[in-house]
Amino acid sequence: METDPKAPRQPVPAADGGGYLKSIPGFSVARQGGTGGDPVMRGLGGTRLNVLLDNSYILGGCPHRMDPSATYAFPEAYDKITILKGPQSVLYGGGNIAGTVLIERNTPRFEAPGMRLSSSLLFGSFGRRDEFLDVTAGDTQGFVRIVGTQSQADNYSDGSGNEMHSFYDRKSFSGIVGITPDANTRIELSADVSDGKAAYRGMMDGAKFDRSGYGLKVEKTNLSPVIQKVDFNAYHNYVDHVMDNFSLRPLAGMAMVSNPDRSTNGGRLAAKLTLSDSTAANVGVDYQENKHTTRGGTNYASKPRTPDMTFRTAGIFGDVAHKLDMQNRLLGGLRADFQDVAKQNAPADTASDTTYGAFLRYEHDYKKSPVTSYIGIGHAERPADYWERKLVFTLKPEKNTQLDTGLIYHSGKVRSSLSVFYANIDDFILVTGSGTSARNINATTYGAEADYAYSPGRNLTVTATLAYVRGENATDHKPLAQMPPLEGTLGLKYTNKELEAGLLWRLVAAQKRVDAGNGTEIGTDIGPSGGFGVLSAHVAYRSSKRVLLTAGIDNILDKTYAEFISRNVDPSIAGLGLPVTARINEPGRNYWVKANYLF
Ligand SMILES: [Cu+2]
Repeated sequence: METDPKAPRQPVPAADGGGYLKSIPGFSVARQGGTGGDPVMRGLGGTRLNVLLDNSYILGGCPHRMDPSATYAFPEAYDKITILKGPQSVLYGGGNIAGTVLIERNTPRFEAPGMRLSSSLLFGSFGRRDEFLDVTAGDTQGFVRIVGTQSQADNYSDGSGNEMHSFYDRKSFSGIVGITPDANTRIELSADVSDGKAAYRGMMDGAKFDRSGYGLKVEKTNLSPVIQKVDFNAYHNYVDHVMDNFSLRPLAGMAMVSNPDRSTNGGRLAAKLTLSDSTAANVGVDYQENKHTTRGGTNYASKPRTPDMTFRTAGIFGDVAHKLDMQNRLLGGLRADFQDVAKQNAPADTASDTTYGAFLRYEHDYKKSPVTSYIGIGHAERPADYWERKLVFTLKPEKNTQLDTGLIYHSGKVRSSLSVFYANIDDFILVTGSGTSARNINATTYGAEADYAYSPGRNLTVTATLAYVRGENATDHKPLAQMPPLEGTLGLKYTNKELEAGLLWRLVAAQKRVDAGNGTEIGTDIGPSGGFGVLSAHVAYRSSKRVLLTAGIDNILDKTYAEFISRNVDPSIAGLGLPVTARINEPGRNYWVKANYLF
């Protein structure tokens, strides 16, 4: 599934990748403030969901996951977001228990000297203000692209007027130089820097999120009739994070400050092959290493960094797509990953895991109706990550064998899709003791997502979506923790050449299947949650090809509600004169306006 992060959508356009993914059926986001939400797909997030930013991994620096990978993406600054559900790909790293999210930048080659510009300005309730500028200039030989973003907000209030400790401020700047001497060659060098600070609901706030990254991409196409494409990329990402209890809130009690950092370096070499008229393949190798260090105390800046944990992973992969005939396709792939982990903090320890991934999928286009169906079986294995090994160093890799099946129907008036899955996860890593320990259990999850859009006339579209997942802890005969409740949306959209108006009603059921104190590295179950319905509306006016004005109201009925999957609120928040709710309540009624200018 692909989406365009620059296209208008509701509710209020998100300032980070987690917030953006929330509006896609099957996704939930664990809120921790006004930004930095941790995305979860079908109840599984963290490193179970591989999130790649422009072909690179950026692993957060915070041991409490204040900075999930998706935090580092301002959605509009990218051109395409692709979601690969389930372990149905081997191309983008192993461990994709839940799936893979590719957040990509694509800069088309210039056919003649020219310039492209995309910009936007957003103002909203609670002091929200975003600025975005993306300029590319170039000619047939190459291009230079710069992207700048800024987003800030004050504390928001829930539907009852309770203020949440949630203000933030973030900026990013990216520069890309592309060399395109001919239509078959592309070399890209990129640099990304960003910084931010965010008030969070915990004992500490994110006082600093400094990121710097460099990337190199080399792509050569049509090398021979067999070698359709060879691409190589290498990257370095570095995150320097400070959290404390005094720079974004009044100090109460003892000062706490911690300054972890993480560097993630990696590369990938892959070739796309045309083996025959009906058979295509991808083969490649990839490598990633990440080093986490810590230091703390109010005088942290003058202290040396203490290495904490280091991970090195080498992978090899290959897949084949074979057209059986005009209607039938068979796809399959394999990968293996070799990981070494060194724990440097006392007691020092090491671990080595070899893990595998595989999938086999059959796709069928119906002859007499506009329907495509697929059925696939996938397998992914994921060794314990930094956050889990910090609790218990020696854990077995979890192994998911999943059945994915579905239908895509697309006719003149109706567009709809259905995906259904069943996952059997052996040695699932369950975080226990309210986030203080972890152990392997056996788990199963199953569920479905459906969406339906019907256009009775030229201007009107009615939409409906539904997402459901149910998880079972088979070892303890209990519900699997952190599974989101049933949710759906009903929408109505009117569009003509210049105008678009939409109404969206999101309905979420209560979640009574809980396992309090257990969960994942993102969070543990707090208790049951109630159901809610949230109504939002937007209008968009395209005054010319270049100008788009959008405005919206979210949570029109000013409901006070919280998502089932949420970080819990630390009691120390009471010291700020703010209410200690069990979960972090979502924003109350809020308004926003946005202007886009394209050139
Ligand atoms: Cu932190």
